[in-house]
Amino acid sequence: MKTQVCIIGAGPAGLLLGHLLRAEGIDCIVLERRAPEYVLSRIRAGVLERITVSLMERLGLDARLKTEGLPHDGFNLADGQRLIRIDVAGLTGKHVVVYGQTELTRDLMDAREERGLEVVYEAADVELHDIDGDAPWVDYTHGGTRHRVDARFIVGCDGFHGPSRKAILPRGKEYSREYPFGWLGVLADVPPCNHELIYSHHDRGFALASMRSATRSRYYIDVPLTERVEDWPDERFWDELTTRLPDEAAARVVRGPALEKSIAPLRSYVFAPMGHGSLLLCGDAAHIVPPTGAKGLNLATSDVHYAADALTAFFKAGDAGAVAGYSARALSRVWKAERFSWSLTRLMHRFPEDGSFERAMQVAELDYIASSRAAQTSIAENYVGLPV
Ligand code: RFL
Ligand code: PHB
Repeated sequence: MKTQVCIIGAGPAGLLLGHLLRAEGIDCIVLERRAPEYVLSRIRAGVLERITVSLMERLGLDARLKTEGLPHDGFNLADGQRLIRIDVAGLTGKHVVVYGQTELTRDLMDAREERGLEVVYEAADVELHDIDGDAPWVDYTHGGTRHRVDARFIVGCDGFHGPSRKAILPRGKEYSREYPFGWLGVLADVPPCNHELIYSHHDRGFALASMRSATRSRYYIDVPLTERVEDWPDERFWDELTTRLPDEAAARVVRGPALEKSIAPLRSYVFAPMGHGSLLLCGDAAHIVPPTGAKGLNLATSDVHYAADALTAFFKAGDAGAVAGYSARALSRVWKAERFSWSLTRLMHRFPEDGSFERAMQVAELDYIASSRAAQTSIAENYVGLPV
């Protein structure tokens, strides 16, 4: 088949881009390796910035987000027993919305038919060809048959392990840092221990109290990369979590069976440039942030915003410069989110190589944040999302 844009990957980035292009009357097709139920079973992000909410609004797909999303005006950093509240709304005039990535993906998936967005699920062995020129093509296997898609552009929204990033690896540079721990996450149908998120630094390690709704909690603790999920039966998880949270919050933790439990390794990664020839990269295909700043999904949506703008300018106004400028525009925001996520990770976790001096530096920084409106404003404006 022939189309204008072939999108690889139907995670939030791929689906959102597909809908934005269809809204402009641009032809596209999305190829996804997994089945829809599998995509929805991945429990990931929970905090949406303004850019993500506004793209859903622009598409008119925000009905559920508006009624079920929880606006949050602030969050907390904890150091031992001390709770430092970052008054995001008071300091920036904006707020974030707690709404699961699964729900956002479901909203985008459910609107496929109505909006005429074609998604091929279970597309196996996707391969990219001729990305250097202006007639790239993709082939894939579906239902036992090999299919070919000819396009003017390919957009790789296929995450860190997909084929798109690999296709341009020799054409750019990787910037990477791996952390010596992962986040062990538990989702449970119990009311959250606090009405706002708590990122907690404790001598035993990091903990995060988050939520999906008034009756569903999401908690994380950091664990060495050598740990496996099987090492953490529910009771052990709840014991460790409540040790690491400030006593007042720990006392309000309601325990329950884990609906999902997984370990996600932490990594900072950028591939630059975020495009080459007729291939653009969006989201995790181009960059990874540690989850500490809640930036991954939101960066994916800001990339998509820039990519949709550039492709619309190309197809509607013949502006090739917009596509050429995509990488620089996107990267300028990506690097700032990388910096924020890295610095919050550094501040809130215990690194195996840290000694008493590094620990004292963390305490001093948290102490400074607690006493400085300027420091709190800086954290708040990064957390709520830098301008697009
Ligand atoms: P996704 O969601 O990984 O989607 C990529 C899609 O591409 C498909 N794919 C392929 N399709 C075709 N052919 C192939 N060969 C393919 N290979 C892969 C995959 O099946 C998949 O459907 O990437 P996308 O769309 O760029 O979205 C990025 C986000 O998913 C990610 O950045 C966030 O989840 C990160 N993240 C968080 N981000 C936030 O903004 N706020 C948060 O609170 C937050 N918390 C988190 C997180 C990520 C976590 N994990 C598990 C890494 C918490 C965790 C624990
Ligand atoms: C989540 O609720 O899954 C979540 C919230 C904030 C983060 C990371 C994950 O920084």
